[in-house]
Order: sequence, then C-alpha cells, then structure tokens
Amino acid sequence: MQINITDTIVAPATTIATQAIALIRISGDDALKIFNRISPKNVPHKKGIYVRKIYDQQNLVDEVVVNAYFAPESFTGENVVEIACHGGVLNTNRIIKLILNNGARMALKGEFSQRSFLNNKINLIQAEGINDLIHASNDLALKIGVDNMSGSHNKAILSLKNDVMDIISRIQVLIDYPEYDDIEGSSNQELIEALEKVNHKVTNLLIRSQMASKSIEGIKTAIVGKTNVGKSSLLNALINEDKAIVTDIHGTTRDVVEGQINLNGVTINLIDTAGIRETKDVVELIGIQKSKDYINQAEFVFFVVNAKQMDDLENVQIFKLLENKNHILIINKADELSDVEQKELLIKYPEAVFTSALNDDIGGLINKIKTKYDSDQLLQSNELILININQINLIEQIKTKLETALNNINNYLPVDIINVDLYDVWGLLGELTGEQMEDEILDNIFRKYCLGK
Ligand SMILES: Nc1nc2c(ncn2[C@@H]2O[C@H](COP(=O)(O)OP(=O)(O)OP(=O)(O)O)[C@@H](O)[C@H]2O)c(=O)[nH]1
Ligand SMILES: [Mg+2]
Repeated sequence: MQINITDTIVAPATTIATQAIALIRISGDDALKIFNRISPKNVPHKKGIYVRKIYDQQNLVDEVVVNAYFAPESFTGENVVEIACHGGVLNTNRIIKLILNNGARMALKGEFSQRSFLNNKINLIQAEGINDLIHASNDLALKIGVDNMSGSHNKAILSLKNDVMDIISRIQVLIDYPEYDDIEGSSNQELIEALEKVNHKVTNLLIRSQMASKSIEGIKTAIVGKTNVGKSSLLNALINEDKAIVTDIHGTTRDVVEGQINLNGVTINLIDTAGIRETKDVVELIGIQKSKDYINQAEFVFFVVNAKQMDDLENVQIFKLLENKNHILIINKADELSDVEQKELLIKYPEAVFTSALNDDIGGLINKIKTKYDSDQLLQSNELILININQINLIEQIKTKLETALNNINNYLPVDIINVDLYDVWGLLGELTGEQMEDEILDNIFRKYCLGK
C-alpha cells in the first residue's frame, strides 16, 4: 500500500485503557491547525507546554496538557502536538475521533518512526533500536535497544563503509591505470590485508549479534527424566508459578507444559515433558515419544534424576540420547540426601547439580545455567550488536560477499570482478542503516512497530 507521507496523522501513544493519563500524538504540517480547531483558546506557534480545554462543538470534552513542537525540531521532524488527556477508554477514543474529524488521518503502525527516518532524524539502526527497547524481554535486549537508539554505534557502520570504499577506490585506480603495477596500497598483498581487516570486523559483528539474538529470543530447553523425579516441580520453581500439575502419581505430566525465565541477558524457554517409563497407557506412550523428540529438538536439556535410580534402564537410555547435547544433570530431591551421600554422588557425577524443587532450592542450577550461557560479555560490550533477523541476514550476506572477494583476489582473478562484490558489500552496509532500501521493504519494517510509535 502506498502511504501518503504528507498527511497529518494521529494515534494514541499509550494503550487505550482505564488509566490516569493517555497520550495522543499528532504529526504533520497541520498538527497545530487541527488542534486549534478543537481548542477555542489557541496554542500559539511556539514550542512549549500549554493547558487547554478541548470542545466538540459547544460541549466540553476534556482539559488537557499539550506539548507543541515545530518542524524540524521534533521526533518526526514535522510539527507535532502531543496531548496528555484523561485516560479512560471512551474519553481517549472520543478525542482521537474529534481529531480525525478535523482533518487528520489515523497513523499506521510505526509511521511516526518512519517519518523520523524519512526526515533524517534517525537512521534505521536507531529506529530498530527504539523498537527493540520497547519490546525488550531481558537486560541484554534493553541494553542493545538503548545503545542503538542513541546512535552511539553509527560510527561503526560508517567506518566499515569507509574501509570498503577505500579498497574499492584502490582497485578502481588499478582498473583505470592498468599500465602501472606499483601503485601504493594496491598490491595484491595490501588489498588482501585490507579486505581481511574488514572481514574480521564483520565476522565479529556477526558472532556478537547471533549470540545476542539467541540469548534474547530464548534457548529451547527441555526438562526430561523418569516419572516422578520432580520435573514439573522444577519448572514451577524456576518460573515461580504453579503452572504444571504436580502429584506424587507417576506419569502425571502427559503433554508438554511451557514456561520462560529471564536471567540477566539470557532467556530460557522451558518445556516440561512427560516422564519416561515403561507403560502400556496409549496416551502416556505418546507423551513419552514426544519427550524423546524434544530431546532431539532442544538446544539445551535439563536431565532430572533422583539419587537412588541413577542407573535405571530409562536413565541409561537418556544418558545415551544426551551424549552430544548441551545439558545439565540435575539430581533433584536433594533434601532427601545427607551431605555424605551428596559428596559421594559428586565424585561419581562431578558435573551434576543438586536441587530441591520442593524447597525452592534451585540456586545451584541457576548458577550453572549462567555459566553455560554467559551474556555478561555482551552486556558489557561497547560495540555494535544487531538483533533483528533482517539485520543479521544482511551481515551474513556482507560476510559471504567479502569472502568471495577475498577468494577471488587470492586466486588472482581480475580486479574488476572483485570490485563487483565490494560494491555489493557497500550497498548492503547502506541497507543496514536504511540509506539504500526500497520503500516497500521499509514499509514492512516499520509496520511491525507499535501503533503510535
Ligand atoms: N522431597 C522432595 N519431593 C519433591 C521434590 N520435587 C518434587 N517432589 C515431589 O515429587 C512428586 C513428583 O513431582 P512432579 O514434579 O510431579 O514430578 P514429575 O517428574 O513431573 O513427574 P511426571 O510428570 O509423572 O513425570 C511430587 O509429590 C512432588 O511434590 C523435591 O525436591 N524434594
Ligand atoms: Mg510432571
């Protein structure tokens, strides 16, 4: 759909709900004019905060606080009027309707950010940063959102672009003056070194970004083990909620139950599964098969056992399935074990952690998860990290192109061929900041934002 970016738009910036205050934003050339149509005492063309009464014909609607900004000094770069009104559902809707009737149109999702981008107030990395910040589900996502929103990493992309352009120009000299073979900085070796430097930076950006995106999106973690060992109790203790049914009857969990925990920068998506045992019960058998499938699909497995049944056939089977899997061996019901028993078990299973789901004693497990998925480095990183699929996809493409260029130059292919790939790299870097992106793709990116953002 082609959107008209010259329209004056309106949208609620807060959810429409029963609340003290709601915020309504108007942006566009006519923002002030439209507001003044519903406020007999006009707001002057001067940046500031004003208290005004809104009227629908002769009827008082609300008393509001208005923040007026004027182009280009606003978030969108346009005239903006922000109305803080009283926050009831009916009231907010009524004011929005009034504004619509007086010449504005309803904003599309993310249209304020899109205008800000189109008016060069922010680039695409900053716009995505704002969106990441709003949707952040853990500390890492929040940090990356704030960093990217602030534009503190714009330099990183700029410097990459400069590096690439520098190599392109050096090659261009070779193309333009083929008769010289000793142009400074343009020997094969020098070009390879320069390209490797860029490739190194891009590779690190990709590694950081993939790690961060995985930690934020969540690590698919299955809780498996024999029946009645306390898997569901452990899930409940971890998520701090009685979500899964717990009984002392073997085979209580028949279908999977899911939960999520956020530890600093890591999100763990938990799946509690049916306990594994010999059974003739058809429903339970399906559940058990599912549990085995979950072990295969999961990226991380919590294998729960009870001390006295470590060597049972089912456990031996599960140990086999877990051979090449990232997992934690959890000996639950530790409250039933003496210190001596625990020490003996640790000698035999040094990698095990003890928990008592019954007593919410799960500190050891939490620490173990944190050592397996250490996001501290990312949390403290001062470097650019990108976490959206589109962004990571672009970095992967950039890396592939750089590697093709490196390969070609190492194989002494004609330099003009190498420049073809480098121009692509240049273009892809531009897509990251949104400079070289088609309108339709941009529209799609902004439509995933919130209404009013
Ligand atoms: N003493 C003790 N009992 C526990 C502990 N954790 C769980 N239990 C008890 O063990 C029994 C089984 O717990 P569940 O969490 O349902 O076990 P499960 O592994 O999910 O069992 P299935 O769903 O049948 O596979 C319940 O009676 C729990 O209260 C623990 O740490 N200590
Ligand atoms: Mg269970």
